[in-house]
Amino acid sequence: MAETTKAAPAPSRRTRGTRTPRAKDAATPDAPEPNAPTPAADAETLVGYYRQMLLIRRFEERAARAYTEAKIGGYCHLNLGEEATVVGLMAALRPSDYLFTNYREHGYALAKGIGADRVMAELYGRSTGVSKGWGGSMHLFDAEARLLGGYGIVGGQVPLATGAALAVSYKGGDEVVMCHMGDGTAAIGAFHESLNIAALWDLPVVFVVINNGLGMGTTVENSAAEPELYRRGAAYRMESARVDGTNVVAVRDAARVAVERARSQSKPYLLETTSPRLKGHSVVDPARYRSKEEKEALKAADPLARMALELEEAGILSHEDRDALDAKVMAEVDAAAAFADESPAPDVSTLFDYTYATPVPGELRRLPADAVFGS
Ligand SMILES: Cc1ncc(C[n+]2csc(CCOP(=O)(O)OP(=O)(O)O)c2C)c(N)n1
Ligand SMILES: [Mg+2]
Repeated sequence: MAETTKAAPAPSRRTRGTRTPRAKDAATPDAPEPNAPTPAADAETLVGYYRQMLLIRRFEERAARAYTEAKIGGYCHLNLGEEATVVGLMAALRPSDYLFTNYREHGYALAKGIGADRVMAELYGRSTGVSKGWGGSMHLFDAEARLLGGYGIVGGQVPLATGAALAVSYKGGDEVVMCHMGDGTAAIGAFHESLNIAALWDLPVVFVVINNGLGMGTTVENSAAEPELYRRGAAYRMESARVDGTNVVAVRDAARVAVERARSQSKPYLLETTSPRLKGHSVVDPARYRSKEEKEALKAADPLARMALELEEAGILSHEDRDALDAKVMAEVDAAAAFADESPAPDVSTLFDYTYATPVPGELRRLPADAVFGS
């Protein structure tokens, strides 16, 4: 039998001495003021961000339509209202950085560079989808793009992301792990356990709480004793900040600070973004718990409309340019939907190919339509 030599593990960033010693006075500093003035970015960059935001908006609207046409099954949660947050956060990452998100993740997959066709095909449950059609809307996964899911269990991604950051740290890499979650998720036990261990072990992970003010129909004020969620970092001496999630450049710059701290100092960070959820919790939720006035006020908070106006006023993107861009984006989304429609469903014989659990002796692994007893 060939002898196997186990390579010594690469020195972790801890042993390489790049970490600063744990300072006893490293309590959370004051967060920057929400709604700080928009930092500068050149015109081309801004138009690029706008295009990505528009793609997410049109993709999500198309997904909602496809859901009502019964082309998409299961649950379907949209990023409508979070476009600036999504694009700003992804602009702060390198392609080699890892991303964990929750079930509201179509936009993140698009902004991480995965084609709209493969994302839409996954929503349709087709074999050409990012998860080969077995994941669906809530379980987008693409190891090559370093999108490590898409999780339907509230907070399920948070300990996993912390573990991924431990792996990066152990191997001595310089990748950063970013982990998104909603405001409701900041109340669960695993959130606190993960932040504690990440701070204790100096893990290169950026936790991002996407605060849309609601966990399904429950407001943050009604469910959180400390509704300024970024302040929870203080309990773990973790640097933290809150940023206006409707401002793409402000989000990018706040995320860059967080990512840089994780990358060069191997310190975790807690970033909170605030943005509206423009529609219901999922496609099937009519959001009757919201008043008429509240629904009306949402229009003024729309990050896409806000950016369109800003770009027009700055002379960067005229109304006509915007319409032309919209037409191109719509064509891309139409093509993605057509690709999904024409793609085959996965073969049923592959149903168990990607299951994670170790086979149990004597367990019956039946496929749909197999006989319950006998062969
Ligand atoms: C462990 C667990 N409990 C409950 C649910 C049902 N559930 C799905 S989404 C959700 C609300 C989460 O709210 P938030 O974290 O704010 O994220 P958002 O949907 O607003 O993006 C709940 C309770 C679940 N999926 N998993
Ligand atoms: Mg929420």
